[in-house]
Amino acid sequence: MTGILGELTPERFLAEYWQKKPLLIRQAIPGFESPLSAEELAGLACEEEVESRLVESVGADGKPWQVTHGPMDEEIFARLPERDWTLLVQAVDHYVPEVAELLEQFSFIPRWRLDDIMISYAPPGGNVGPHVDNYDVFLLQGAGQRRWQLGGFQGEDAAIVDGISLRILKEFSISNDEEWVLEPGDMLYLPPRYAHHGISESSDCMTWSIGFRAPSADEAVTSWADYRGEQLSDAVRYADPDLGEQDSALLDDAAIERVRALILNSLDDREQMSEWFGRYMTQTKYPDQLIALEPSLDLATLRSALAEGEQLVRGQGSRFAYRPAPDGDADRATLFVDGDGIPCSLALAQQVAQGNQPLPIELLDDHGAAELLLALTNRGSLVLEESSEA
Ligand SMILES: [Mn+2]
Repeated sequence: MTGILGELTPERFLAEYWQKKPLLIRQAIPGFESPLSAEELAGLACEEEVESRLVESVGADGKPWQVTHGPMDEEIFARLPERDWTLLVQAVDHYVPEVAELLEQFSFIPRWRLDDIMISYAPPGGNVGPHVDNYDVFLLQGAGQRRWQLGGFQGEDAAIVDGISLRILKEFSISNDEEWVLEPGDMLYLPPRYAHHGISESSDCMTWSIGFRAPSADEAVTSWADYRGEQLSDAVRYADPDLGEQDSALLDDAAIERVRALILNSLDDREQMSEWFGRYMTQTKYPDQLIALEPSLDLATLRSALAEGEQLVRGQGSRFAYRPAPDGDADRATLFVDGDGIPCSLALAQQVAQGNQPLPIELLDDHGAAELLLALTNRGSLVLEESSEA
């Protein structure tokens, strides 16, 4: 059986394509049928908590490239023309379990690198203009046909059309004959900053964008400095016991060296950096949607719910990762959940963080594990639900 990469092994995909060059995979999912209809997608876009956008090539006011942010309503959909618009809905995997199931196919890339599955719907001509993204993306054709044109890697300085709220490339030309019409089940992988332009060619065009996250240097430095800063003593300061006599207004090289050493020595802590990075990369996309149980459960209630056939699953917007403790503590780990880090046994961290199966009820036999699962359930990262087999 071949996986979502067709004939390609994950190993070869990672070595030759990931972050390097585009790849078209015909029938990545043979005979794919979207579990979600265009009407259901439109319904999601009307929900208060769902992030969505509508992009019209020509807006109701006659101006080019009009963007409307959700939540949408029936009036908006009713006024739309028969072509040349696109509805984009973010994080559909958070709301539709059948969509989230697709993510299992991408387990050759760390889950904490994943951002979400955005799904777009467009009638003929619908597109969002030629553009680049800063992230890797797999574009799976969910229904209908979309024509994709690729325009090669773009530098940071690629010119953008002025005066509109979309980032559209001023110049775009198709590179290396990279132009294809994708049918349902076909998939296109694009590395970051590879120019692309996708135009709907049917009245039922739905495209699934499996997008990844990677912090910018700006975001990483800011967040890490913030985290590390809270651990640093006020007493560790700029110091100059080597001060020599000098011009009283001069900021000399020695001063710059001293402050540079202060900053770099304070920041370069590998162990704390891993504690920060796990927290950072498991932050949820929509923190407001992580809702603590009110009132909270106690352990006895959790136990009896599980005994009665309910199961404990990972929350749909929740993010998990783990990291074994550094040398010398072989059976310990940090479990990262939704922006937090919890020390626990390595075996428990792996069981909670890995995969998508319900958590085994036997975990509750261990007191420490039971307390941890209870805490995660009460904060909303784990969810009790009716067993699907019941
Ligand atoms: Mn894109």
